[in-house]
Amino acid sequence: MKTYLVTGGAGFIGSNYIHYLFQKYGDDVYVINLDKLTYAGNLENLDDVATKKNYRFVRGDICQADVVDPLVKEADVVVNFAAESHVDRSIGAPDAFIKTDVYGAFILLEAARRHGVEKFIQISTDEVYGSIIDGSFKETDILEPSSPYSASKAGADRLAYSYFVTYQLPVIITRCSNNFGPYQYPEKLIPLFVTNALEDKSLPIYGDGKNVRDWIYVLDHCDAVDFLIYHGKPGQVYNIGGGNERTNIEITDLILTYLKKPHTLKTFIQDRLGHDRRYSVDTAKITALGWVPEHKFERAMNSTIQWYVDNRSWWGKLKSGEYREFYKANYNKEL
Ligand code: NAD
Ligand code: TDX
Repeated sequence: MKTYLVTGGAGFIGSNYIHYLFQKYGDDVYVINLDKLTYAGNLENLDDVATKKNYRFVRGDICQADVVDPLVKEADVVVNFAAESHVDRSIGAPDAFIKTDVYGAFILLEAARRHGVEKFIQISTDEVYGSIIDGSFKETDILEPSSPYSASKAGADRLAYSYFVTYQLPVIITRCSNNFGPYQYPEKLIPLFVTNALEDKSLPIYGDGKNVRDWIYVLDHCDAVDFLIYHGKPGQVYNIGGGNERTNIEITDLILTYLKKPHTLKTFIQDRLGHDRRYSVDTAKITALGWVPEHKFERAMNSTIQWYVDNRSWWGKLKSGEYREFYKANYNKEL
């Protein structure tokens, strides 16, 4: 039985990953979830696993060595999801991005170097490459991140690599494209637009709306990460993608059509600063190992939109600001 230290496990992808692990391994896994519970961390995402004997939640900051050290010591595998993750926030206030995404990764890597681990997975992102108009980025292409968020992620990505080269730490770096699915904080494109549409609010499209993202269902990302723990080669970078490139306008139309809401809700607003035009990754390297995404885009999108329809109480609190009070009452903790 392996012990996984999952950082950022109360966030969108991390909580889906913890669900994925219990679904796949049942009682034959031990999961420690280390999460600071920033605005993006939500223990409600994990209500169904909270009392499991083979699960433990630790509220803490990956930047704090004394918190991180004993947990890494206990772990066979570290999967570092913890990060400040929203590009728009990084434009307004980059500080926390540099701290968590770069320094936090450093603290985790140092602990892993001290104690040794079987695998250290650094969750990076396709955004580290920057924008591409034609073709797709390979793992060997240069990194040209455009936002403080992606630059921080690129810093951690290369720092992790340096721990493989210098200290032979068995690091694997993943660069995944845009995820969608349940439990995504409603500031990101898809949950923001679905929930705005449900509230008959306008959908704010940046610029001309023709920016392209490659969308992957979150459980396919989780599956790829776990696949790489067992089949990936230490010191290597792996792109992960869904192969579903869509413009933001296409995504918006799909949401409005599914929800039977008027397309007049689309509102074009001022562009994001430094807005990357297109992301696209070449996934031949992970495909050659035998991994492919399972979920079909249209079906997974429809079920995701329906999840937000069915779980209004989950996102309603986050959008209303009553969340802090709710959280304190239910979890007896301040956010
Ligand atoms: P998220 O913002 O939903 O979750 C981040 C989690 O990290 C939250 O639970 C938060 O409380 C926690 N956290 C933040 N700072 C912390 C700290 N200092 N110590 C401990 N925990 C802390 O993010 P997400 O969308 O789930 O992304 C997870 C990871 O995947 C990030 O590293 C992100 O860069 C990467 N990624 C995301 C996507 C995407 O489309 N969302 C795509 C590729 C890569
Ligand atoms: O209100 C909006 N209007 C809009 O037009 C928002 C929030 C977004 N957008 C556009 C910007 C992007 O072109 O939609 C696209 C997607 O935006 P986000 O959901 O903010 O995602 P993105 O900036 O592409 O970054 C995401 O994918 C890579 C994640 O947030 C990152 O954590 C991940 O690394």
